[in-house]
Amino acid sequence: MAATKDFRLVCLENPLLDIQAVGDEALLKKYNLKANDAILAEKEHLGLYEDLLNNFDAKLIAGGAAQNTARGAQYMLPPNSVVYFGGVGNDKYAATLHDAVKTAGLRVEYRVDEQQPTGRCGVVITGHNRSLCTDLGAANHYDLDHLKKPENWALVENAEVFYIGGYHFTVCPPAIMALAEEAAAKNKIFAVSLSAPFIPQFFKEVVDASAPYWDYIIGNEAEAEAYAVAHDLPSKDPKDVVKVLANLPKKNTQRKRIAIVTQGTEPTLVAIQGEDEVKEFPVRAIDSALINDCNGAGDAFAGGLLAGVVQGESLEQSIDKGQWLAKLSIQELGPSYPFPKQAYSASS
Ligand code: 26A
Repeated sequence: MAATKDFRLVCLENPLLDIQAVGDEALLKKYNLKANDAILAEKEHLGLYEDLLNNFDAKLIAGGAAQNTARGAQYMLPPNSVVYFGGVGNDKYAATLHDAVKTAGLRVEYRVDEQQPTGRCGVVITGHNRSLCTDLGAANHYDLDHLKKPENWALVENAEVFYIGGYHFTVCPPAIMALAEEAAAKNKIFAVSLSAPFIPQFFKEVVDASAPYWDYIIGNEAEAEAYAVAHDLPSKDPKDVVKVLANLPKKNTQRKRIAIVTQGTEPTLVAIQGEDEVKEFPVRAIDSALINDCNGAGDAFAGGLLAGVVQGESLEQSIDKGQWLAKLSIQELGPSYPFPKQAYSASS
């Protein structure tokens, strides 16, 4: 058997520490948060973090959407498969992130900012909803210079699949586009998540600039709807939007684009460029008593999917891996995976 190459998957986004607690309506109201949303913190939100820690028994958990995905993909792949780029501070939150990625076997190449603190995300859990409120801190200072450092760019040149967490569109589009160009020039795979409704809504220009490079575009039903609204599409039905996404103009014509829209407990929708049919993949059933929280479910789905993509598996199996990992993650506290590791099986 040919030796497997190391670090075939490169991920980029914002490393954050999640400050997660079970909250209530009053807490959401106090900070003007929706039950199920993801936003950037404004001045009015800055009290949330201390409030969660002091009054709601919050836990500190490694987060950052694409970092969760990268940990998830590494969870399912052979050792030394995934490397992740993003920006952190030089502080104890960064040390917590280092511990978490070490457990997961994920290699990180952080840009360390001596002035800015590591980013944090307040996570308010109410039932199966999660409200995410992010103060990006050092993650907002990620830059192209870091990615282009010879030792980092060598990792990029070595990799075969790139995954961009859509939240990075708020931070460093030039780094995203550098990976996009590398992928298109060398027929590598460029995968992007829309990440949150506010990304296609308020960062439309930079999202659209990257669209011709998407080999995989992943979103949930709310993000698909936000995309439809931002682009004035005639239909906001996720089945129509997923087809539009698949059929946007594409730079690298050697690969057909695959667009994926998850819908919580409803079937995952998949459209392939140039094909009429929208495929539906039912999610794996779970007893709702087993669900801990749904923070990171979508990230886990992307992680399992990418594990399949990196290993060259069929679309069906890659989707199933995503659904398997999402089911595992929602049984844990926050965007986490069970240890000792569980092995994927197509039927459990
Ligand atoms: C720029 N923003 C808002 C963000 C995020 C984010 N990750 C990167 N950038 N806002 C929330 N998250 C992460 O999403 C995960 C759940 O999908 C949280 O850290 C959480 O772990």
